[in-house]
Amino acid sequence: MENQLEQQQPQAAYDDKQIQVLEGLEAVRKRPGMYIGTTSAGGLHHLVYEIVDNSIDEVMNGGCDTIEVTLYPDNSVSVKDNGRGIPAGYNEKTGKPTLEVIYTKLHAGGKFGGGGYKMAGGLHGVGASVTNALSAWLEVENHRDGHIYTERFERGNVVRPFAMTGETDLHGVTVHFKPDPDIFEETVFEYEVLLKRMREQAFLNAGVKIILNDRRTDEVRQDVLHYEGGIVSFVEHLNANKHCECLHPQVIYMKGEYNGSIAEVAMQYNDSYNEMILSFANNMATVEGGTHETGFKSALTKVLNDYARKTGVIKGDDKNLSGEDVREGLCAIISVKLEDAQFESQTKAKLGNSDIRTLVDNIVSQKLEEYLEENPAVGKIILDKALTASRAREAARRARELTRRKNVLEGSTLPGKLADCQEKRSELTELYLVEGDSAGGSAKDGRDSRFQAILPLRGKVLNVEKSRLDKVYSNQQLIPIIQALGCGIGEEFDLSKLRYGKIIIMADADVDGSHIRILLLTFFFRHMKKLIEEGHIYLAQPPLYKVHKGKTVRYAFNDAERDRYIAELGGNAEAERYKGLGEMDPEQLWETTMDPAYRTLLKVEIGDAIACDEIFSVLMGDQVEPRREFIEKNAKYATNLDI
Ligand code: 1YM
Repeated sequence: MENQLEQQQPQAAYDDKQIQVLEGLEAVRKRPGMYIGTTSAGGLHHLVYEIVDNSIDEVMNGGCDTIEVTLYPDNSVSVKDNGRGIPAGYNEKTGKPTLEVIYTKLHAGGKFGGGGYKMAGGLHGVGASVTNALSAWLEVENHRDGHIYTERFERGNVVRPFAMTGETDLHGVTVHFKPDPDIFEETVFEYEVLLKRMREQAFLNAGVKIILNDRRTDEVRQDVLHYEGGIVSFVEHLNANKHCECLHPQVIYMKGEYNGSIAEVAMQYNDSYNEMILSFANNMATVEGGTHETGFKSALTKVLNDYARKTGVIKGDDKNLSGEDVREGLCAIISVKLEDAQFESQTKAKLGNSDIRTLVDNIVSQKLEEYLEENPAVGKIILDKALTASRAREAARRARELTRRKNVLEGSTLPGKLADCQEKRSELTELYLVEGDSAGGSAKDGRDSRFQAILPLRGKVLNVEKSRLDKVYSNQQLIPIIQALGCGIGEEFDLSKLRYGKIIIMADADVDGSHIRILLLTFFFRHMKKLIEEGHIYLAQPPLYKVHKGKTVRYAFNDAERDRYIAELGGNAEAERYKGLGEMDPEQLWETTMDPAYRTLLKVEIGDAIACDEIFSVLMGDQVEPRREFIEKNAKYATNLDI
C-alpha cells in the first residue's frame, strides 16, 4: 500500500525527506477512509486500537505485562504500557529520532524489522502514524534506559521536537492524543466498545493486565481485564453469557507450535443447538474464518468419528457424524500467531496461510484424541450430543423429504395465503410478512401489486431457539414463509433462489408485535442468517398517531412528532392513537408504511455476532432468570411499552 501511495503522489521537486514524510501523513488526512475504514465511530475507536496494538506487540515479545487506557473529559485518550520503551536513538537514513519516524512515517518499516508478529495487509498495523495524522494533537512520553524522552505533534506535524526531558526508574511508553474533530463525525468514545476490544485482547494474551479508565464524568469507572486462563477464560466467559448449561465442567485446551507459528484452541460444549466458533489471527478477529478454522473443523469431525467407531458408538455401515453434528452446542476459540499472515477476501477478515491449516489440524487431531482417551466420560457426553444432533438432523431431513415430496418447501409451490406480485426480478420485489389476517387484508388492498407481495401470518411463530430442526421444518407457520422465499433452508439454502429482495416484517408497535418481530428475527438469525448478513431483512415502521384537523392529516411516528403536528395544525387539531395495523384502511397503510416514497424501513443488521448470539439465547432460550434480568436492564430503552 505504501508503494502505491508514493507512486500516486506527484514527484516531489525537492529531495527533502522531511517533506516526503509530511506528504505521507497528508495522504492519510485527505483520505482517512483508506487507512481506518470510516471516519464515523468505527474509525474513531480504531485510532486507539492502533496504539494499543503496539503495546500488545510488546506483550507478545515478552517486554510488557500491563497496559492502561484512560478516557478524559476533552475526548482525548491515553495509552500507557510498561514495556521496554521505544529505542531512544536516531534513524540512520533520515537522521531523525526513531520515535519521530514511528509517528510520522507511514508503515515505518513493516514492524520495523523487529521480527514481531505484525500483520501484512488489512487495516491492522498501519500504525501509530495514522493515529498521529488524524489527531488534533498527540504526545509521546517514552521511558527508556533511565531517561524520559518526549515529543509533541499536531495534525501529524512536530510542534515540540524530540528531547530528553527527565530521568526515570520506569520503562515503557505513554501516548496521549485527541482525535481531530475536523476529521471525525463522531468524537466521543464509547466505553463499551473499547471495553469489548480490551477484554478480547486480554483473553487472547493470557496474563496481560489491561486497565480501562473512564474519567469523563465525576463517577470514575474502571475495569481491570486480566485472565490467566487466556482463551480458556474466553470460552468460559462466552458460555456464561449465553446462560446455558455446559455439558462438561472443563474447557478443553490445545496448543502447538511449528516453524515459528503458534496455534491455540479452547473448546467446550453447551446444551444449546448453536455453534459459536470465533477465530483470530495475530489477535485480530477473522470473522470470515480461513485456514485455521478449516483445519479445526476437519480435525474435529475426523477425531470424533474415529473415536465413535473405536468405542462402538458408530458401527459398520452406520453413517458418519457430519461436521454440523459435531459442532452443535460447541463454543470454541481458535487463535493463531504467525509472522507473515496472508489475508483473503474483500474485508481482509479471512486467513489464507495454508500451512496454518496443517498446523491446527495436527494439533487438534493429536491432542483431542489424547484428551478423549484420558477423559472417556467427557468423550461419551460429546458423542451423545453429536448423536442426538445427528438423529435430529436425520429426522429433519425426513421431514423435509416428506414435505418436499408434496412440493412444500421448494419454490415450485407457493403458499395459498400469499398474494404475490407481478414482477419476477428479485432486486425489485418486496415481501411483507404481516401480523394478522385483518392487517394482511388491508396490506393486500393497499399495496402496489406490481412489486409488493403480502403474506399474512396467523398466530404465534415457533420459537426456534427452543426447537430442533425437525420441528422447524414441519412448522405450519414457518412453512409458508420458507415456501414464499423460495431459497430453501438449512443445508439446501441457496440465496440465488430468493424470490424477494426485501423481506419486510410488518407488525404492530405493541408487545405482541414485538414478540412476533423477535420470533421471526430469531428464525432468520438461526436458520437463514445470510438473509440478514446480505441486508434482505427489514422492519416496517407504522405510525403511532394520526393527527388531523379538517381534511389535513399528518402521521406521527413518536410523541414529539405528534406534539409538533398538533402545534402546526393549531390547537383544535386532534390526535388519534393507532392501536394496531388492522385499524388502518388500505390507503392509510400504503401512505404511511408501504409507499417507498414516504415510508421508513429499518434494515436489520448484525453489528456484533457475539452480542446477537447472547441476546437471542437469553431472550428466547430456556432459562427465565437471565431473561428477567435482561428485560429489567433494557426496559429503559423500550420507548413505546404498551401495557
Ligand atoms: C502506548 C504505545 O508503542 N510501546 C512500545 C513500542 C515499541 C517498543 C516497545 C519496542 C519495540 C522493539 C524494541 C522492537 C516500538 N519500538 C519500535 C522500534 N506503546 C508502544 N514498546 N524495543 C522496543 O520491535 O524491536 C517501534 S514500536 F521501531 F523502535 F523498534
